[in-house]
Amino acid sequence: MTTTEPHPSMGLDSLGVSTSAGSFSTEKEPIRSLPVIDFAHFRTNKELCAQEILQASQDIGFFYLVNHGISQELVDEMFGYSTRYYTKPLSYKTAHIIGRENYGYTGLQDEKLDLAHEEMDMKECFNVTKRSIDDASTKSFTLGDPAAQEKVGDFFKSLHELGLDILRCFAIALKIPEGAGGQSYFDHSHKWEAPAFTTLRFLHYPQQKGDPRQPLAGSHSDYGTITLLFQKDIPGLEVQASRTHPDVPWVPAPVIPGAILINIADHFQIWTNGLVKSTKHRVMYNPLQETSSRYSIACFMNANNDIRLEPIPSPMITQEMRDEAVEFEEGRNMTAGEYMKWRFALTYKFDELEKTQAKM
Ligand SMILES: O=C(O)CCC(=O)C(=O)O
Repeated sequence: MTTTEPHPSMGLDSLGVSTSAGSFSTEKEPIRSLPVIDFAHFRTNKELCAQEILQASQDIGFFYLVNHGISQELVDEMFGYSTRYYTKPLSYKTAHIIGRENYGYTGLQDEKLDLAHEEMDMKECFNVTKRSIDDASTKSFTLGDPAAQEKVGDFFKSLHELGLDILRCFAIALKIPEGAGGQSYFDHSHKWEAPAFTTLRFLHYPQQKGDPRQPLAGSHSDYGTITLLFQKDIPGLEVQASRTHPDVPWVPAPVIPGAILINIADHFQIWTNGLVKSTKHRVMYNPLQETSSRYSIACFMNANNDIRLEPIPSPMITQEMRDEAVEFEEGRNMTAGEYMKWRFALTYKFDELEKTQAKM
């Protein structure tokens, strides 16, 4: 991985974020901001870094990572490809529409992340999976530019590497015994070469007139292990602050230039019997969108399809904690791959998408 300049921590308070994960106390006080963790500590003090990451994941399930080693130049290039792709007409984009394998294009109102609501999401997305990096769909995303297609693949792989380092922190903090793999415990279940629904997603919320109370992406938790999110220019993401403080229901997740926003997803909550939180989040309409589009890039890191969603061997995970994990209990007897297919089937109108594909 290439390195970035150290992140200037000045001014973070004004963005509504906190610079210490340790300042949160689980569910005693309402949580009002998201922690920022300096990943430079991963190289100098792994134990501290691991503790900060676990604490944030127990408290709210979200944290910003700075000094993470992903070059800003590369991130900017990715946003450039995304901007270029979304200027193309709908007929170009629907030539590689999403299918059950989860790669390709999804249009406005094709996906509904909040199953409890009528409204479909007002966003369009392009998904790249490990198996689609070199194929015709990703070629269409990069407008046939082979160097750009290769860069998308390199970016995806470097996020996977970073994700593995974050998972090594979890293995340290969760005290996974050496006999079970120690700090490399999650390496086995998240192999780059293994079939998995790990996905790099380029999101676009088009310029539109709207209402600040209107979600453009409905409230949802992510389905896999962890998500790494890059935001650009226009805020809008909100995180469910607390499950027991309804008076402070949503915390803004502002755009912090150079930072990656990390969140825990369902598999991880299930593996830990609810010790770490797969927290709901949503994207709200921002008045800046009257004149500009909003772009973001998410990397959903998921376990190999054959990994079972059962508690991991950590002395910190007790049977009693299962009571808190009821939200995603349906997944308990599934493999990671089965769980992903089940969640996709609920969120996409696959039958209609397949009809569109058949007409192409
Ligand atoms: O666009 C964003 O900022 C967040 C997207 C998101 O939550 C998702 O795709 O799961």
